[in-house]
Amino acid sequence: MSKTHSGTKTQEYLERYMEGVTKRNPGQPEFVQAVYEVASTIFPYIADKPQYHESQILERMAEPERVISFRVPWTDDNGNIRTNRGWRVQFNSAIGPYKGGLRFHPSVNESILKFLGFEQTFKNSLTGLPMGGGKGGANFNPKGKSDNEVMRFCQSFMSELVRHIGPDTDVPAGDIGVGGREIGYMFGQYKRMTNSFVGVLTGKGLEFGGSKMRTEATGYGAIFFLRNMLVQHKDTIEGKKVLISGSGNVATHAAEKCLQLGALPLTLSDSGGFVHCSDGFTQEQIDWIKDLKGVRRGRISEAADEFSNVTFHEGRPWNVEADCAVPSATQNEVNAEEAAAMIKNGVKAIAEAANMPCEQGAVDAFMDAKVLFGPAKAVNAGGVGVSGLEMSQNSARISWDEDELRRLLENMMRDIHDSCVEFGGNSEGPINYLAGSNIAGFVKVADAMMSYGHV
Ligand code: NDP
Ligand code: 2IT
Repeated sequence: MSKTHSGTKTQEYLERYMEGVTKRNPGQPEFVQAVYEVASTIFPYIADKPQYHESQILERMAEPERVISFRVPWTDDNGNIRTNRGWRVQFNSAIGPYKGGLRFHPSVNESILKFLGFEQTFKNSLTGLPMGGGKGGANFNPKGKSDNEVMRFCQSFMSELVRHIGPDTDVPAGDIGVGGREIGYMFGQYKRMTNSFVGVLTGKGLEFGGSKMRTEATGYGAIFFLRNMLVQHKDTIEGKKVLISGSGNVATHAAEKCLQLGALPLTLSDSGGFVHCSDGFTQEQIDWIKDLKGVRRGRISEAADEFSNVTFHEGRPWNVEADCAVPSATQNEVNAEEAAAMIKNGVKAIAEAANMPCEQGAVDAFMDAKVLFGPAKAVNAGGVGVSGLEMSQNSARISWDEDELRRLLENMMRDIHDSCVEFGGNSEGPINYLAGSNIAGFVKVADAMMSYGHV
């Protein structure tokens, strides 16, 4: 290989690399999609940096250090024995202990967890904190299960996970289907089994080592990032109409921060459809929805029965007219057609609060139309960022107050934004946040791996 190469050669190397990744990961479309999104921006960046090619850095980065899968048996309330599959993907520990959430959802499989672990590696690097990348979960469906069933499942899941994690090894947290209730059950089981009280999970209750602002961090951080993108491009978040999908932890806190910054959250959704409030949801309505989804575990359609200015619709919210969109439910929830509809309706900025919510076709459409596009690894990094701060507080056996954590979160989101600008700046047109976040996340992990030799 020559020391530097042209655009055509770069494209050839990218294609050859992706052929290899696709061949080595059969039946894992989400993982291949996530690797492509990173590789398509890293290959041009390293075209004149032969050291990365010579050390096969991208090949090594696309291979998880370890994938653990295990049986999770549990007993339901009728006495039936049930069996699920659990995983922990320990993707990359170059810059710190593996760190990343656990997802409980019937769709969970190895492809989804590998995509999430791969993304997490770059995201965690962007936070500036010493955290490697990991992800785990189970194909368990918490819907319709009693608290006791969820507790028995969590205890069984932790009975195996315990041997693979630790405060300096791997520190899981929540994700879809894993919130405060599940983290409490799992932390309690870890503590019983190891007879140690350590910061092995984040997102814990405030009574037992949790950090203030962790619950709010992902959604709040996403809207800080959206505001920063708009301000960078001489616009403002005030008065903006914002489409939000999902109605879980991330979506409801994103809606709340929109409201606090003077924007109008118009929609929220779940897997059954979306609710629309053309006046923008109020804090009272958001609180009611938090309780509906997080405590009573109901369906989002019930919000339309409760509030006269809220309507329920099947499908996804992307055809509603608005200025900004913050997809906050799950992967691949915005396709190219929906992106085209948003562009036609005048949407100016997208902030991916969920992980990989936009299909590649949608990303391409937004980039071509010069819509401001905030990629997930940057936009939703506030969650794991405050998890990192929870780890620091646990190690030092202290707890910081809410104002301090709010300030740290806001500063972290500003620094991440500025790193994206540094690496994705462009003399013409808007900042390329996609390239900026991938490159900024890549450099630190790659350079750490190079220091270790061929690992
Ligand atoms: P929650 O479990 O709290 O909420 C998930 C929401 O998304 C629910 O409204 C759920 O609807 C909806 N949803 C989930 N899967 C699907 C699906 N296949 N189709 C349609 N709707 C779906 O999860 P979070 O809010 O924590 O996570 C949301 C997203 O944010 C995920 O992509 C996650 O990876 C990402 N994220 C989360 C972080 C965190 O700190 N929690 C940090 C960074 C990213 P229903 O109730 O019908 O299932
Ligand atoms: O996707 C994510 O960043 C998370 N689910 C949060 C991970 C964490 O360790 O807080």
